[in-house]
Amino acid sequence: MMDFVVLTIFPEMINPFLNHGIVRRAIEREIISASSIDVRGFAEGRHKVTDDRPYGGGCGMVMKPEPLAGAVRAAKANAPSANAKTIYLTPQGRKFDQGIARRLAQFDGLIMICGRYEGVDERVLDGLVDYEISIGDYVLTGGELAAMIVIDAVARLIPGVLGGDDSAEKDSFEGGLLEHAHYTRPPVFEGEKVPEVLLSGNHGDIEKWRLETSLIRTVLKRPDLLKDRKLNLQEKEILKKWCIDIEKIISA
Ligand code: 4FN
Repeated sequence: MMDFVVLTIFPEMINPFLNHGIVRRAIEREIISASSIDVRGFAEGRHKVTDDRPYGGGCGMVMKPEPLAGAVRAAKANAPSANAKTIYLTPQGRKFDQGIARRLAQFDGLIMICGRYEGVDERVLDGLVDYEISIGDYVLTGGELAAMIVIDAVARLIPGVLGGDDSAEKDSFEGGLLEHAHYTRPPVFEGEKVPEVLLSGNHGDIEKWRLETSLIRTVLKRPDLLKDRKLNLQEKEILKKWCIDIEKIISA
């Protein structure tokens, strides 16, 4: 069973996320477990201080090493499995993507460390962290949102977390393409009709149309996604047909 543990000085950011929607349902069904650990609980003294001024001077504060190390060790001691990995969410980490999400979903436990202030004392990270992961290149105020993004993406890949109807394998993106266009009732919205093929009841035509919109969208909006993905014969045929249609327009 997958066990997510988030180490943070702001557990009140994480707990509502764990108590809603698909993550909550998966916890209730005992498919995953998830919890936060308040790093402040491992701080010394009456004031439970978790940060201090940086050696060498400069602005901002640094997370003290002892409370974090205490929290990581407590999380590891509690971990039901030896196959748990410790992840530090940091802009210096490997860029998180669906491939990493799939790999992380194979472990039995993920212990996630969230930084605050200017970052964490370098010495904590050395012995205790297995992987460094970044959710992208922008400045954040803390690692908590990053941890929630990783939990969201990984949890839904664990068998049984999603209902049968919206299983992860069916996702267009699991096939490396963007999703096809979606429509629901009413049949006409502000003068715009639903594409006729979707009302035709012809499931072969519908599947073909969906693959076509999915492919064309990916070419137009995210051609980078096609860089590390091979096209199958049907997909090549669809794109060739588009080429021919465009050539017709050019020569007209
Ligand atoms: N961010 C950059 C360069 C220098 C600093 C930051 C930055 C939160 C503790 C880290 C940020 C982005 C993606 C965690 C950013 C992530 C964080 C993440 C994060 C407070 C120190 C900090 C990338 C723009 C060049 C603040 C960029 N994924 N420092 O954001 O924790 O996981």
